[in-house]
Amino acid sequence: MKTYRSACPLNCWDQCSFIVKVKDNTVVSIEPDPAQKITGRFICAKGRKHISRLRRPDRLTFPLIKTASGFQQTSWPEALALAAAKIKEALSRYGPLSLLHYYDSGHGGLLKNIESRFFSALGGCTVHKGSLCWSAGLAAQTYDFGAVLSHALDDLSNSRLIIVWGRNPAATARHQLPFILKARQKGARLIVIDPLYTATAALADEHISPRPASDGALALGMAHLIIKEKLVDEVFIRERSSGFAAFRQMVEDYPPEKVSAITGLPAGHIIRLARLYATARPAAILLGYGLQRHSNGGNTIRAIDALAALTGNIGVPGGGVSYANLQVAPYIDSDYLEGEDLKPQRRYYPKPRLAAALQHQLKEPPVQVAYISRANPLVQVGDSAALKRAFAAIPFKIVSDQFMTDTAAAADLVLPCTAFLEEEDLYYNSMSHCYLNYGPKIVDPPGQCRHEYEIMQALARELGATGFPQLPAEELLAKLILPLTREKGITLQQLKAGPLWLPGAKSIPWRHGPFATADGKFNFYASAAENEGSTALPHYQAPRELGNSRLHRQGFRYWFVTPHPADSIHSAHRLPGESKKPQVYLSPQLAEEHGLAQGDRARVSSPRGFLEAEVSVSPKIPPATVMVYEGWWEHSGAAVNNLTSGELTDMGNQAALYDCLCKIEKV
Ligand SMILES: Nc1nc2c(c(=O)[nH]1)N[C@H]1C(S)=C(S)[C@@H](COP(=O)(O)OP(=O)(O)OC[C@H]3O[C@@H](n4cnc5c(=O)[nH]c(N)nc54)[C@H](O)[C@@H]3O)O[C@H]1N2
Ligand SMILES: Nc1nc2c(c(=O)[nH]1)N[C@H]1C(S)=C(S)[C@@H](COP(=O)(O)OP(=O)(O)OC[C@H]3O[C@@H](n4cnc5c(=O)[nH]c(N)nc54)[C@H](O)[C@@H]3O)O[C@H]1N2
Ligand code: SF4
Ligand SMILES: [Mo]
Repeated sequence: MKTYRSACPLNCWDQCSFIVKVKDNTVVSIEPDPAQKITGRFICAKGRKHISRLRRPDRLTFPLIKTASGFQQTSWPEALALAAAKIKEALSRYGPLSLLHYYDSGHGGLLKNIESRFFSALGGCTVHKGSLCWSAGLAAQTYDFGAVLSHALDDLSNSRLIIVWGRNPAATARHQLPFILKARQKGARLIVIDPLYTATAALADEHISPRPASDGALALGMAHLIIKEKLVDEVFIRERSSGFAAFRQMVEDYPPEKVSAITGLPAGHIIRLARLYATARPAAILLGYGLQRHSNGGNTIRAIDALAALTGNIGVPGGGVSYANLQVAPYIDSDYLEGEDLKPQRRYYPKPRLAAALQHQLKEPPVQVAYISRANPLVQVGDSAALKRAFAAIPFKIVSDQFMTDTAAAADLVLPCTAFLEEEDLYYNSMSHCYLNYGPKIVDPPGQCRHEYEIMQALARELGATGFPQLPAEELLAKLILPLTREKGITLQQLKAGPLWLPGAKSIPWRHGPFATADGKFNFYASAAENEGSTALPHYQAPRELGNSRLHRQGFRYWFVTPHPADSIHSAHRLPGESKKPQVYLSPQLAEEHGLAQGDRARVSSPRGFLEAEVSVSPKIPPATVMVYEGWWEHSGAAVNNLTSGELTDMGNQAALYDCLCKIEKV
């Protein structure tokens, strides 16, 4: 038996560090690595499931070519020759912009991103900007603070009040809970703001359930009262912020009664919450990504940032408005990874709009070859019915994955890639903490799986793309972390010793020195936001679809919400043959109204598409709401993005996936 260290590659807040035991080229156990202070005590079931996942009988182990009679196994030389021929033809007829590169975060390893440089070495490609995930909030916090930084989790022990706002760590970030609960034991009050009564809400002192997409109005209403009652932090406002006068004037327009009508919360509750937040200092806000997946999501985050600034809850122990923590990224050579030195041509489209972009925008030149990696867009992107049609029309599609996902099944060429533990890589993909983990190659991959870096190297050789590195993986990793080595003295050798906290990472951001904005202040009023098509001041706007009366009249009356499930990372743990079945969750009132009982089959539809699944009646769901967890594949009957739209939020090219109305009927 041999013991190694590695880390979870899944797209999760926590990025657990692992101790992996191996015997005879087989992983025997995966345990938490106690050297990592955040995840060292336990890991989740999805982490332990890696063991069986690596060896599932349906793992893709050979390249597959689509033929008239279905997929056929082929050899690597043939697969690569075909891919190279299709790319060459597209390049010579239409140029590099006819190549589409689509990727997401299905694997957190740094090396996997080297695909981007491959396309730059070919001259460029068509690629997305924005995200399905968190980019409205990233844009918002960048306008306000100049960068997106979180407090260290153990700083919560300094808080007197913790507001978990649109985040559900009990399902999505299990390792945050012990810190939150410990602070609560020490006397901090815990409030959860979420339209749904989530597993996190069940642990709180108080659950506040505003109407979906009304949080921006709630925050501005709280700011109105805090200013009116002179509960503001005048020193912070005077010395560390800009634009307060304009903000103060704007929030005059958000008295409690008006905000009550928007949010559905009693005015008295709004007043009490505002007083509590302004006086129980220091107060920490933990923002999630759910509340920014609405058409007004970016401004919602900006309004909440302003609330924290107003009360001086920024740059102090126990305070903050923690959203994401992008502290490691600046020490990675992303320019090399992206191939900026190769001066590639690029054509951008907003990622959530993939379907519409393929149908209407990406025409000159038309997309000839698509390469999809670390993602399952046919399941995870909004308006997926339209996307399936648009995708089918691309002449040649290559998908790299470990399993035959819905997206892989729609490809012309499927390339089986290695999984973590079968390759060396560096992991720094946590959304909240600052650990870096090195993971060595521990076991051989099954069949003929290859690392994407090897695949790209081989293709680059076939295509004569000399800008693509042909170095050993370890040398490439060392090159990619050169800024870390230069500025922090950390080498790959040191990272091999175990999980390492980024030296000098801030545990209380913005405590000293200027903000990273142009004027060095917290920006209540951000000209940058105005320049990019939003407004300089955060504002509340009714959500596009939830506030659409025409849809209401057509019977699309219920909020269709599709949050992240505890037992799967998106679609990754919904492989065929898994016993779990999808459910449509609704309140007892809504069930009764539609003659639906527990176990009935229901059809949920929007103007774009429908799904069908078994009904689960739950008092945890607000009355006019239908909830289905995201991630279900087409074969389950409950692929949620058949219903959602490809619309954008107000900033950051973020998907407004939760801004969706539906109707429901018994099948
Ligand atoms: N088990 C598991 N863990 C995961 C993931 C997974 O798929 N499974 N995914 C990972 C990824 S990629 C991400 S981005 C994170 C997401 O992590 P979270 O942000 O914690 O989770 P979400 O499900 O995106 O949304 C959180 C909550 O937002 C609420 N919400 C929706 N609309 C509103 C609103 O208008 N106002 C308010 N106040 N709340 C609202 C939803 O009801 C939901 O409970 O989780 C990561 N961790
Ligand atoms: N309705 C609705 N839709 C949503 C969301 C929602 O809340 N509601 N959430 C959105 C969010 S936050 C996100 S982040 C996206 C996620 O969207 P995606 O990232 O597209 O979704 P996943 O299901 O995680 O797909 C990841 C794929 O990567 C594969 N994979 C794993 N390791 C590797 C590897 O090493 N190499 C390669 N090539 N492939 C690998 C996995 O097998 C899996 O098929 O979904 C978004 N879609
Ligand atoms: S999925 Fe998240 S919580 Fe589970 S093992 Fe991986 S990083 Fe840890
Ligand atoms: Mo995400």
